[in-house]
Amino acid sequence: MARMERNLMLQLVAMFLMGVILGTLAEDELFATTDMEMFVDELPDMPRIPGFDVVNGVPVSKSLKIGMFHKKWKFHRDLPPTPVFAYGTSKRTATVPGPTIEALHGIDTYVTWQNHLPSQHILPWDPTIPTAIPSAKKGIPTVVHLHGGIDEPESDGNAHSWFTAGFKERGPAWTKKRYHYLNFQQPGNLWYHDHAMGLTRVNLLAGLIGAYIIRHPPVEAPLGLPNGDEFDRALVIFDRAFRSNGSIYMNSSGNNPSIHPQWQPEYFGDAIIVNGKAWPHMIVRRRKYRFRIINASNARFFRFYFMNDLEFFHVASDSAYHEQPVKLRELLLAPSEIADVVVDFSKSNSDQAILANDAPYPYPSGDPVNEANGKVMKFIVKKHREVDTGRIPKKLIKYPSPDVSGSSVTRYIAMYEYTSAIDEPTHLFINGKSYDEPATEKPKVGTTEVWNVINLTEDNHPLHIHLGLFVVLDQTELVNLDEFKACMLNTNDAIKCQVNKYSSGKKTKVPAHEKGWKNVYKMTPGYVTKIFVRFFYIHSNTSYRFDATVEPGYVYHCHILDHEDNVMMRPLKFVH
Ligand SMILES: *[C@@H]1O[C@H](CO)[C@@H](O)[C@H](O)[C@H]1NC(C)=O
Ligand SMILES: *[C@@H]1O[C@H](CO)[C@@H](O)[C@H](O)[C@H]1NC(C)=O
Ligand SMILES: *[C@@H]1O[C@H](CO)[C@@H](O)[C@H](O)[C@H]1NC(C)=O
Ligand SMILES: *[C@@H]1O[C@H](CO)[C@@H](O)[C@H](O)[C@H]1NC(C)=O
Ligand SMILES: CC(=O)N[C@H]1CO[C@H](CO)[C@@H](O)[C@@H]1O
Ligand SMILES: [Cu+2]
Repeated sequence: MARMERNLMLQLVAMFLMGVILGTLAEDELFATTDMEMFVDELPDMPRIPGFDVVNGVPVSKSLKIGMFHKKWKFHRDLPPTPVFAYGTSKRTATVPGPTIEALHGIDTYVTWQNHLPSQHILPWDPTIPTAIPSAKKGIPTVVHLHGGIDEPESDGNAHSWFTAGFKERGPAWTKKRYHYLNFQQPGNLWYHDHAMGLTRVNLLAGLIGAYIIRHPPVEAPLGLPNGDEFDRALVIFDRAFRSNGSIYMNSSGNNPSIHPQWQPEYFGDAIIVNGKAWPHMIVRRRKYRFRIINASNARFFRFYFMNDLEFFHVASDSAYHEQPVKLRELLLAPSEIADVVVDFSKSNSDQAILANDAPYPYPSGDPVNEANGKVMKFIVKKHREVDTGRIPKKLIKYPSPDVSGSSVTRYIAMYEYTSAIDEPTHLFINGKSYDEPATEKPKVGTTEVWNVINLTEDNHPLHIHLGLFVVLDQTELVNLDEFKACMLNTNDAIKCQVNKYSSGKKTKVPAHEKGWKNVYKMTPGYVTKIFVRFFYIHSNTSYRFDATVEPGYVYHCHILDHEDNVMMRPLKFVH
């Protein structure tokens, strides 16, 4: 009897444990993308916040307070609400992505970014990579970078300028609460996002991103592009994976768990989210629309195309207009790259136009897209034609051409990936150095430079330079790569390793729509990419209207966030 009871007990305990394990598994289960019907949610337009006031008909500067809030967000009709971190002027109005800030050229916008986040993160993070960790071990470090902004170092959102809720704890490079955006630069598309040391990938995954547009009506109105809230729309695109309970899924075991318990080299999700909805639809009129497409994925590249015959007229990339529009059937966008396009739905031969994606992931040699991540959103085109006042002008805006002979310094920037005994990436460095080693790139304000970016890894790394804008001059394949790589790993000195001898392979053409001034560019693996960087405005020949040489300086980095965090980022310090 006693034995039977014990057996029963053991059985019950075993069943209970099984239940716990199964329960955990069930909770950890992913929400199948096939259980989210495509194109059912309408594309949201994020709240628009003017970055200026108008007094007696004259625009004047404005101070904003924008908070970061922990709340739930509905990414799809069929998906339970998802805990997120969202930017907004209040918890109730906070959105993912955050509100679109609409600034005016030459009118200052001040923003006090306020952290209202809880003490624990909603996603797994990894303390073994260089990471902002508050001494109280409580609170979530955040700091906001305006990507594409030409602003003072104190307002650039340095990775070490982080702060926790209520500014209770502040990182070693923290300087002030109220950020100053001058908006004294060429009109274009920017975006703001978190930039805290070692947490950028998880803070963005949690939702801390938003669009920021600088308009310059005297310069842009004559172009006649589609305008107004209805026809000029920002599309913030990223990929995510969800658990069955709606929460964001991020793999919590690293690919080298004994070295980095959580860090993985690249985050991918199968659900494609546009303005906070998975595979939304938008009802459009039979006319032209302007879309400012911001790729806010951690690591996914997109190659967009329309499944019918529609085309893109590419008018600007990153933060600057092209000299003339470029007509494209497909559009490749790296993380954090921005494509500003006009689409003319009057040319649609059907009532529906599906925007699709066929970029392998990781790009360019990874898996092909599947049924889920191969689709982005659907446009439902109204039947009747209408008078269209928007145009696609022949000429846009001409900025200065690169003048290599006038550049004062040539630099070699090498990208390295290091692997463990099991041949999995452990970390990535630029020039063989971690972020905390003293600055080696110290350009003079008001000058131009030539940078030769050498990709010694297997990935395509989108390089992003803060403050400066650049033009891609050419991309040349490296020959006898293994020999050159061995030398570089040994000496980390491109000149000693005779980079000019090895960069003698085939040249890749820079596509027409990527020839303008950029702040991010895809650095093709195995190639030397030569760029011309300008450390003063492109719309005027004046030097910066602020002191770019003060602390904490700037950075340049890979914009695959998982790389940036570990630690494909270097300081960029300016001198007079
Ligand atoms: C969803 O499931 C995960 C994994 O089990 C758990 O950590 C999380 O707290 C759950 N979230 C919600 C909102 O229930
Ligand atoms: C999480 O990552 C680990 C290490 O790369 C991998 O073995 C595992 O399959 C991943 N889990 C899921 C659900 O993808
Ligand atoms: C979006 O940006 C990520 C990270 O910078 C990049 O890996 C990805 O390729 C980009 N996707 C598109 C479509 O540009
Ligand atoms: C800036 O200087 C260059 C070279 O001197 C000149 O060609 C260009 O027109 C100037 N641009 C502006 C906006 O003044
Ligand atoms: C120099 C170098 O190692 N380049 C690599 C860049 O990435 C490609 C993959 O796309 C590799 O094949 C190259 O070896
Ligand atoms: Cu990278």
